[in-house]
Amino acid sequence: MFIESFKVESPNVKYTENEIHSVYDYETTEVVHENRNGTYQWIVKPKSVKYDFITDTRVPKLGVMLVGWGGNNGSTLTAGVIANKEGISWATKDKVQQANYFGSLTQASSIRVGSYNGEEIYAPFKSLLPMVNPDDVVFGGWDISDMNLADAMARARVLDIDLQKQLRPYMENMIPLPGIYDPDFIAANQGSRANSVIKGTKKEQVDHIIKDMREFKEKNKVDKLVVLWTANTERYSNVIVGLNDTMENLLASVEKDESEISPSTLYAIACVLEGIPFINGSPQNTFVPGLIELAISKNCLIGGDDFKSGQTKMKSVLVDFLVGAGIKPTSIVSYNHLGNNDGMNLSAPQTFRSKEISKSNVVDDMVASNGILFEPGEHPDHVVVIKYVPYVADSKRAMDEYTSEIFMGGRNTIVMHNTCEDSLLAAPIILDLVLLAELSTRIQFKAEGEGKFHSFHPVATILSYLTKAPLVPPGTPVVNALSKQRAMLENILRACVGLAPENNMIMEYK
Ligand code: NAI
Ligand code: DG6
Repeated sequence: MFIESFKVESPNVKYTENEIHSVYDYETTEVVHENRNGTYQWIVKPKSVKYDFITDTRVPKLGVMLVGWGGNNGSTLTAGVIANKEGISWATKDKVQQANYFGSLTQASSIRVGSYNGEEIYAPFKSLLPMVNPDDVVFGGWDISDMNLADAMARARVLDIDLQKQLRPYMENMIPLPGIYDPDFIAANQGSRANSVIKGTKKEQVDHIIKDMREFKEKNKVDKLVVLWTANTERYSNVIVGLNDTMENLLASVEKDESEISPSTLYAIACVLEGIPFINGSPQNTFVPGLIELAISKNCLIGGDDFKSGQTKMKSVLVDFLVGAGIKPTSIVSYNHLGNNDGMNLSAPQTFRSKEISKSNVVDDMVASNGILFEPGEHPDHVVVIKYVPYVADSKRAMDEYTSEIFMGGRNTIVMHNTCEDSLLAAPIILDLVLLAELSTRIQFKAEGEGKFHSFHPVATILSYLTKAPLVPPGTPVVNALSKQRAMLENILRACVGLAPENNMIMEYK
C-alpha cells in the first residue's frame, strides 16, 4: 500500500514548530586487532552510540545557479521543471505525455515505512523530511555562450518538439550570465561557443561571480542558493606545492593570477567564500587540496564529482551483485558513443582523461571487499572508451561487456546495450543533488559525549549515490556500491525522524 505522508510517534522524537528532534541509537561495530594470550586476533565489538539529531523544518525559497546553464543538462532541467510547475502535457507519437520527475530519487522513489495488517506500507522518499519542492526552485546561472534557454533547448535536441513549442515563451527571456572561460582547460572545439565571457584577472573573475550570486539572491528574493557545475568537463589541474596545495596558497595564487587555477575552481572558491554550497557534476579535480581546506575552514558544503547517471550506475549495481554473489569479474569493457556537445568536448584527449579516471575507479571498493575472489591489489581489467558520433546527438549508446569466472573454471559473459538521452538521466540527478544539499544544511547532530551540535562534514558524502567519484573527507572510505549509497542516505534521513535503519529482516513474519 502507498501512503503520501506519515508522522512518527515515539518517546525519542519530538516535533516542534520549526524543528524535529530525534534521539537515536546508532548500532555499529568496532574492530580491533589485539594480542590475546600470545596470538593476535581480530576482535569485533558491537557498540551502540547515542546520537541527537535536529532538523530545521522551515523549507527555504531556493535559488539554484548552474554553471553551464545553457548546455544540454542545464536547458533540459530548466525545461523539465517549468513543464512540471505549469502542468504541461504534450503529444508524442505514442500518447499524451504528462510532465514528471521520473529518475529523481527524492521525487519519484519510495521508502518502506512498515507493515499494516500484513501489508507492506510505502511512502514517497521526499516524505521523510521536509524538502524544497522542485517546482518552487528559481533557476539561473552562467554560460560562456549567450544563447537564451529556449534556443539552447532547441540546440540540445532532447525534448519532444510539441513540448519545446509550449516551453519556448517561458524560456526565451532566460539568458545565462557571462561565464569564466579559459580555453586551456576545455577542448579547443568549444572555442566557437565562447561569446559571453567574464574579462579580467582571476581575482576579478572570482569577485564577479560573487557579485552575480549576491544580485541573483537579491533580485529573486531567495533565502538560500546552491551552485552546481554542469559545464564542460575540464582537464585535470596540476596539483603543485605552493600553488593550490593549501588554502593560503590557493588564495594567493588567485591574487597572483596563476594560470593553473581552473574556471571550475574559481567558481567554487567564490561559492565557498560566500558560504554557498557548490557541487561539481563533472569529473575534473575542481576540488584541489587547497579548496577542500578552504571549504572545511569555512564549513561550506562541497560535493561531487561527476553525475552517476547511466553506465556507471549499472556498473555499481552489477559488480556489487557479482562480487556479492561470489562471482569474480575479471574483465569490464565499457564503450559509449554520443553526439552532443559533451561528446565533442570529450573527444580531446585531456578532457577524455578526466572522464576516463572517474569512470574507471568505480568498482574498487567492491573488489576490495572480497578476499576470496581477489588477491590483495588484484583488479579486473577495466577499459573505458568514449567516441563522438554527431548523428546520435544526446541519445547516448553505452555497451558493456562483463566477463567473470564462475564455478569450477567456468566463464560468464554478460553484455549490455543501453540507448538513452543522456540529459534526461542527468537532469533529475541535478535536482536531487541540489535538494539534498539544501536539506543537509538544515540538519545538525551530535554524538554522545560531544558538547555541541554541528552540521555534517562540509565534504558532503551524503550525496555519493548521485556521483561517479564521490568526494570524501581525507581518510574516509569511498563507497561506490549503489545499494549501499542509497541505504546510507535513506537511513540517515530515517534517523532524523527516529526511524530504525531499513534492515530488511522483517522478523514480524519469520
Ligand atoms: P554541454 O556541453 O551541453 O553543456 C555544457 C555547457 O557549459 C555549455 O553550454 C558550455 O557553453 C558551458 N560552459 C563551458 N565552460 C563553461 C564555463 N567555464 N563557465 C560557464 N559555462 C561554461 O554538456 P552537458 O551534456 O550539459 O553536460 C554537462 C557536464 O555534465 C559535462 O561535463 C558532462 O561530462 C557532465 N556529465 C553529464 C552526464 C549526463 O548524463 N548528461 C553525466 C555525468 C556527467
Ligand atoms: C560519455 O561517457 C559522456 C559522459 O558525460 C557520460 O554521459 C556521463 O559521464 C555519464 O556517465 P555514466 O557512466 O554514468 O553513464
